[in-house]
Amino acid sequence: MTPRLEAVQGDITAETVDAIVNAANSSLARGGGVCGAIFQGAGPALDDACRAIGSCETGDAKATPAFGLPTGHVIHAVGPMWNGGDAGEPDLLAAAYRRSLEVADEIEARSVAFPAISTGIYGYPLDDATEIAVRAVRAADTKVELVRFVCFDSKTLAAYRRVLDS
Ligand code: AR6
Repeated sequence: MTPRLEAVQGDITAETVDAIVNAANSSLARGGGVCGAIFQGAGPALDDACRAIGSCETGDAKATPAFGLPTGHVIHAVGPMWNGGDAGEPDLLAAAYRRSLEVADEIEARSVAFPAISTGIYGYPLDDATEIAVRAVRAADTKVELVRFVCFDSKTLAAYRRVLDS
């Protein structure tokens, strides 16, 4: 099944969907950006849960509880750092979305919120990243019914609206 897709502007840490996705690093360490906000909201138990998992390869995803956040789970997905585009970045970014939905199925999450993975600190060009995100989610065969792209700023929301409407 293909999920229903929507884009909203907001802070993903306020989402009450079954699972939110973190734009994580491969050490699953507390970082900046959306990752920092998620660790802040979840509290120190998330540091412990991530330490227990250890690491996550680029293009892969791992789930933890959400602790102090209003969602049920955090799916930590590691997108690629932008390095000019010839280092496999498109495939790795698509894989991060695809793996997140596979993990969502494993934990039986039916509604999932994604941030714009890799488009902040990791520097992935926004329009390309948005097309990859939407294409990867549309191509997924998943039990997830709703995918909400939670955009932190209006520029990101506009990019998603353009791709979703096309
Ligand atoms: N809710 C939704 N989106 C947000 C929020 C929020 N609260 N805060 C920021 N964003 P980034 P990356 C947006 O840099 O590029 C971390 O240190 C942000 O505006 O968070 O994948 C990790 O630990 C942008 O649109 O993630 C890694 O080391 C999007 O989230 C590294 O940064 C992604 O930006 C990952 O970099």
